[in-house]
Amino acid sequence: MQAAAIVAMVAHAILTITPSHHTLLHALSSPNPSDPQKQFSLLAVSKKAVAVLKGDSKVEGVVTLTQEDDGRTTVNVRVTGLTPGLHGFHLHEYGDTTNGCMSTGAHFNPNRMTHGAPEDEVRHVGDLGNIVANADGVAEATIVDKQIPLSGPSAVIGRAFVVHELEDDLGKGGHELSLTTGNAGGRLACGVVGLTPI
Ligand SMILES: [Cu+2]
Ligand SMILES: [Zn+2]
Repeated sequence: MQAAAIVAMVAHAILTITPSHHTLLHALSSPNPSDPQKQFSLLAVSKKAVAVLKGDSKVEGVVTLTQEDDGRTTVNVRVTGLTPGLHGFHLHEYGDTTNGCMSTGAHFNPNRMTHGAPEDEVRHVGDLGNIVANADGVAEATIVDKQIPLSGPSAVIGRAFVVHELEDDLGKGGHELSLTTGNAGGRLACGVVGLTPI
């Protein structure tokens, strides 16, 4: 087969699996254009997203998400302005902030489970546990999770991260809200997840 035809085939395949032009350019600039096997082996479909958290208080932050192929998603969190201690941190269903963080809906829960800890079998997809603020009110965390992909039917793009006033009891607090919200209190800041360049 002609090299040009192979490149066209590869380009078509890439375009059908990812919206990333970065990946396409990466493949086309492969040092071995005559070897299609090599070209495919070089492909790592990276996706990256970001959410800027704001609210009605001084609490604010940035959340970045990265995912390679269909692997786990790495979530890097930095939130400032918190009271020291634990604060519930979730992905909520909607990227709608028309009424501030209240309109982001409930915890993202496509599998219709009850609230839990990130490591539990039974949990909302959006249950990412707690982040911990230090004495200066700064919380930094790296969360790796397999249930929050950046593409596909349960993608997190267009939904929102919310950081809460109180500790998330991870479904085990015995409060009437434990199995829905972890009794994590008010919504201090939130941000809609959007795609960002790799
Ligand atoms: Cu929440
Ligand atoms: Zn939940």
